[in-house]
Amino acid sequence: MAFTPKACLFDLDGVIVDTAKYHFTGWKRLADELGISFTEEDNEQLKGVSRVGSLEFILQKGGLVLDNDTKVRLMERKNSQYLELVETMTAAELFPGVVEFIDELLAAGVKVGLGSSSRNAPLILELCGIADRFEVVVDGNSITFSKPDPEVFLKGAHYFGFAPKDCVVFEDAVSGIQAALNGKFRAVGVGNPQTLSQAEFVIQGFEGFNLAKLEQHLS
Ligand code: B16
Ligand code: MG
Repeated sequence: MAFTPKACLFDLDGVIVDTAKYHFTGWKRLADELGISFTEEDNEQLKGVSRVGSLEFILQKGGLVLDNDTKVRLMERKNSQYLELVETMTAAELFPGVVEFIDELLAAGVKVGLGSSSRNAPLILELCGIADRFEVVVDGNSITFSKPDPEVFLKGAHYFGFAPKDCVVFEDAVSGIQAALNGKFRAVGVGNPQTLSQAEFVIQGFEGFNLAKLEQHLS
């Protein structure tokens, strides 16, 4: 039977906009200062992971144990650098085709929400001029548990009053696909099919993608 989603929940970083490179720059600077090596492969594992979870990953990699106040200070410093990098962002940094796809969903009556681990998600949506397209924004400020916990997506589905099985999650992170599956959502990967092999199917991006293709893949 044909599957028609009632709602689509989008991750932000790496799905709608390429902020992953700015997170990487921020964490890399901090790791360098601490004398800890931090590679692009390490960064891959941090996609979808909360700010505190990301810092813990780096400290663990370097075998560093720090007190809480120092950790808070380091996170603030990384975030200030991240904010400096994103402050000049515009709609030009949105991934090709994603806004057209969202607009197609809205025109077809499919609800659209955001499910991001980032506390900066509302700011990024504003900077890119797309905040008004999301009826609900669940972000790092409104969740207790980070991906792969499904909380961020369950809150979105709950807002709409839909069962997870009727909602599709779009994610670029392994932890995000796991969160979607843990919550019993339909899960579409955006990015590398090898990395995101747990997703029901993977698209490279939204160019040339549309609702009919989504329905066809998920039926
Ligand atoms: P912030 P997403 C995640 O956003 C990023 O993928 C991850 O790299 C970042 O550490 C996390 O947000 C927290 O971000 O420091 O801005 O609160 O992919 O879930 O949209
Ligand atoms: Mg992401």
